[in-house]
Amino acid sequence: RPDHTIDIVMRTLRDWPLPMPHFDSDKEVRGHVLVVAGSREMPGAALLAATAALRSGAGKLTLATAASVAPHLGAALPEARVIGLAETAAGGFAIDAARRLAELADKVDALLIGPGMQDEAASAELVRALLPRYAHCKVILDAGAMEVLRAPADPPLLAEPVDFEHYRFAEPVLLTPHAGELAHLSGEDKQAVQGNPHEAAGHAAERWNAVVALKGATTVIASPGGDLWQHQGGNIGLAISGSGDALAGIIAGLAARGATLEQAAAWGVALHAAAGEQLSLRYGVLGYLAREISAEVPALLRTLA
Ligand code: NPW
Ligand code: AMP
Ligand code: MG
Repeated sequence: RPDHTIDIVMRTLRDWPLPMPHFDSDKEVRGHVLVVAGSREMPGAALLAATAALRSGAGKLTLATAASVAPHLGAALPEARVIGLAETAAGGFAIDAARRLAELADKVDALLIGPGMQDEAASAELVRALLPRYAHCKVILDAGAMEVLRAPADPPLLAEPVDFEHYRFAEPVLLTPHAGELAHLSGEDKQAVQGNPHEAAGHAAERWNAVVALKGATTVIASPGGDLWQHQGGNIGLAISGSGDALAGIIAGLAARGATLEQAAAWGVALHAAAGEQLSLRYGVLGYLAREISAEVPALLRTLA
């Protein structure tokens, strides 16, 4: 059973507060988020995640995305610096991207990789190359970036052989799978994950040395040290394309502001659900859009902080 519930966290927010910036501080203090996301077929995921990072209060945003869509995303999100990365034939990021992104590492507080990324093998290789460079940062792996936990395509693209059976992150990162994704990564079936989400998330967290936010109508967050939180809230309207991309961005913004990965995950899940509740009052439970989720966050943060 979980040790904590996010309801408790929400009630005792002052015991677990986000660092609040001074009124006379500048944008550097609220942190710089690097979002590595999107592809020719899924540019929208990058836009949703990057917008959400700003809506949860991060000070600076850099978006690294597929070169073919970068100028469009720059126009859609004028607040971001947008870097276009060379693409593989399958629409992923070419490994050259690792060198380009490693150059930014010293300037970044939180790194989100994965929403809308194509080409599983290229994604795995890019993440593996970047992790050592971003060891000092809060790292959130969502969607395609979690492929780093699976064996590479045949023939292997990696210079170094990797023991996937016993793979562990050197520094804990945050993983944000839904049940299907966790099943795909761990080799279990989806029913087994859904049937016992506390055990599935807890086992994954320990096995991989990661904070794991296993998403669903109930979301379970497990830390590598064995803590568990669960959150039940929001509504079925959150089960829509792009919803998880917005959540990942909210979490990345909170992490850049100084929250730990556990705290950012718990706050992010609670804020995402509360945003769904607000939107359901305005539009109805079904039919609000993922792009509307993150705009609810600033007002929710004001009521909580
Ligand atoms: P497969 O292919 O089913 O075998 P979903 P999603 C696996 C982006 N989006 N049992 C599944 O395996 C997201 O950011 C972009 C076992 C797949 O490998 C992601 O990059 C949008 N495995 C991408 O789309 C808006 C199962 O889990 C993986 C399973 C996919 O995101 C929408 C991913 O799962 C979207 O957010 C099962 N029962 N179910 C945009 N606007 O650009 C799933 N898997 O469910 O295919 O992918 O969450 O929709
Ligand atoms: P993704 O599948 O990555 O797009 O993420 C979907 C998001 O919506 C996650 O944050 C889930 O927790 C949330 N979600 C999905 N279904 C429900 C539901 N029935 N009630 C509340 N939240 C949900
Ligand atoms: Mg997703």
